[in-house]
Amino acid sequence: MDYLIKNAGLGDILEKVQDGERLSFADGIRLFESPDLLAIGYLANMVRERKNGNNAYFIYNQHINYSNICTNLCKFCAFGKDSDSDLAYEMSVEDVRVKVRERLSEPITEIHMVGGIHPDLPYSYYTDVLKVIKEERPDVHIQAFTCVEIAHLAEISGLGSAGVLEDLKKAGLGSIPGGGAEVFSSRIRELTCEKKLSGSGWLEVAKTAHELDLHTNATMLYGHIESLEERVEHLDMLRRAQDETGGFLAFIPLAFHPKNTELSRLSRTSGVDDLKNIAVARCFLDNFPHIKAYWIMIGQKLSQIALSFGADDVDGTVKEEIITHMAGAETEQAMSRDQLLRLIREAGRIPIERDTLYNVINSY
Ligand code: V47
Repeated sequence: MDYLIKNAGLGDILEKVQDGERLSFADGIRLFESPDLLAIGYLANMVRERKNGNNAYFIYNQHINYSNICTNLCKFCAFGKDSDSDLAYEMSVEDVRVKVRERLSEPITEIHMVGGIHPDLPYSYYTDVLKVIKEERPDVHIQAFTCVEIAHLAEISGLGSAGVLEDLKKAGLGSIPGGGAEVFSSRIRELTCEKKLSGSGWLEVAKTAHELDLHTNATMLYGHIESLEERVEHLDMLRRAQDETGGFLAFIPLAFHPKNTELSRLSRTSGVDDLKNIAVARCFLDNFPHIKAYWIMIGQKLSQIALSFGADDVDGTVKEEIITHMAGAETEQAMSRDQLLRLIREAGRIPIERDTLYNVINSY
């Protein structure tokens, strides 16, 4: 295999990966540009194995999207709606309680909750929903509100993001999901999501969370109008932030789904590009412990293959996804634990059910 990698012109990158040496910006570009998928996958698999052995993680989680009303209305998003749209919805605090109650018989360990940037919900709504979830499920870990939502709460409360995060933590927040990062480049943000928090704003909120002992995840929405340079720049900014704080748990590349969005003229991502994003991220983000193949976006079959291309995590049961399905995802909206076990075992990995912070709940 080493010979094949040298033949692909990636011998110097192989040496760096073998020596645990950090890849440069130019290396990242070369990996994305290389047509030799197996060579890139081999490199990423070496890094994955070194970091996570033969383990592949999953979680028993539930998604709740409290509202799709959003003032940002990003061009790549099919979920966000104007408040006067027929498709707009908003859950009351009691509606969220009902959503949690519906699944009390299931062994859910994490509730993942995000929503749009709502123009009218009061600050107290956000602390109240956390409290209600904890009332119903005291032991659950709540991973909620992207850095973009936190920045919005900082604005409406006047408390600053540190003040907001302290409040939310007291109300039951356990960690922050990785959404809203999109592509940090200001060119991409101007063209696709001009009203959204800037890339540096997103990173500042994430670093503030880390300082307060709140872990966060990070994502990158790829496969629309971004260049390869902008992808590597995004990864580089994340790697620098992680050097500073060490607070990121996982990186999740998100495959763009065009249906029902303002970018619906674009095609869906290819399997090759999906695997490349996972593999290049695994090679480049040497300080991120985990790379997640989010099966909702790339499908169950490709997630299984991704476990040999750098990913060590497939997210989880999800129960149930709305954001990507509004944009045309054809995957199921949830998976059972048995399905996840089969997916991972067939890929030759050891299924590890984890909690949000990657503590082992069960090794199968
Ligand atoms: O923030 C929006 C993206 C994100 C589309 O932290 C789209 O573990 C594809 O962040 N096609 C929400 N993606 C999902 C997310 C996430 C998912 C799973 C796990 C974690 C984690 C985070 O989805 C949004 C946005 O970046 N998104 N529209 C679309 N059309």
